[in-house]
Amino acid sequence: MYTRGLILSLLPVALCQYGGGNAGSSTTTTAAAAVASGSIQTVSVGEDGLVFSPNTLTAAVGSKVQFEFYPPTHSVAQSSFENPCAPLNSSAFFSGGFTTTGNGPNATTFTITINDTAPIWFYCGFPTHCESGMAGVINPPSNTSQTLSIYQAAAAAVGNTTRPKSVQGGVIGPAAAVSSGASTSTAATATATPTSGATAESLGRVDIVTSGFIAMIACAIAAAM
Ligand SMILES: *[C@@H]1O[C@H](CO)[C@@H](O)[C@H](O)[C@H]1NC(C)=O
Ligand SMILES: *[C@@H]1O[C@H](CO)[C@@H](O)[C@H](O)[C@H]1NC(C)=O
Ligand SMILES: *[C@@H]1O[C@H](CO)[C@@H](O)[C@H](O)[C@H]1NC(C)=O
Ligand SMILES: *[C@@H]1O[C@H](CO)[C@@H](O)[C@H](O)[C@H]1NC(C)=O
Ligand SMILES: *[C@@H]1O[C@H](CO)[C@@H](O)[C@H](O)[C@H]1NC(C)=O
Ligand SMILES: [Cu+2]
Repeated sequence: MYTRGLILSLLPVALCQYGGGNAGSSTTTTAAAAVASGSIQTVSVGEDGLVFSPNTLTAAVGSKVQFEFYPPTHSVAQSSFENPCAPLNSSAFFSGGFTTTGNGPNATTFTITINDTAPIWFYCGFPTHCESGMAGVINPPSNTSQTLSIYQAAAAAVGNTTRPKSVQGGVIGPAAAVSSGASTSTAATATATPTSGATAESLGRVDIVTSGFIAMIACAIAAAM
């Protein structure tokens, strides 16, 4: 059995100096343990400044990672290790931009499913955020030449965040209760029509259609569960 909730190790390390681009010194927050298939882990996007919390996760195949967005404007997108702050390829996941008012988190989340144990590098697609260190990794590689710190240093050197073109690769919908056990998944079982959230940060018409489609998928999943 798993104890309920995620325990984050909050390292008392100095926060990254975002303006200076000295990303090598940034804090790493690591999720406590691998989480079993069917469970959900939550990543806060921008709750603590220009960071994902946690920014390093271990996630089992079949589990989900739910991104919760805080004010003012953030997104999450998938890159490679080699090219930080740019889409992995044309099928890379991208939440679209979330503009959140109030205290957050936004009630609408973006949730990806972990299909394999290959490393997943992710970043915020909002201009300047990635090169300021706003990035993370799921199932980090054992290769010590491929750490998040090295990614962040390379991102600062690139100094350019590329926003993906298409919202895809995840489910946009109401926040699901975070489950730490292996048995139940509460993703997208909520009552109402999932909100098609990703309309801000200057999405074009195609993006809105895409996010509408994702919302339809969320409905279908909810209906099937
Ligand atoms: C994008 O990269 C992933 C991971 O390497 C790969 O599985 C996928 O097929 C690629 N998609 C395209 C369109 O190249
Ligand atoms: C949540 O994000 C969506 C998409 O950006 C936005 O339209 C909505 O206003 C946000 N909700 C709040 C409470 O800010
Ligand atoms: C480790 O990562 C470095 C930098 O990306 C790469 O050049 C090297 O080939 C990797 N080593 C292995 C064994 O994959
Ligand atoms: C930043 O990225 C965009 C999109 O990929 C590209 O067109 C531009 O040339 C890049 N700028 C720099 C300075 O690398
Ligand atoms: C997992 O597979 C599904 C179905 O092919 C795909 O939609 C999704 O983007 C994949 N997840 C990731 C993180 O690539
Ligand atoms: Cu951001």
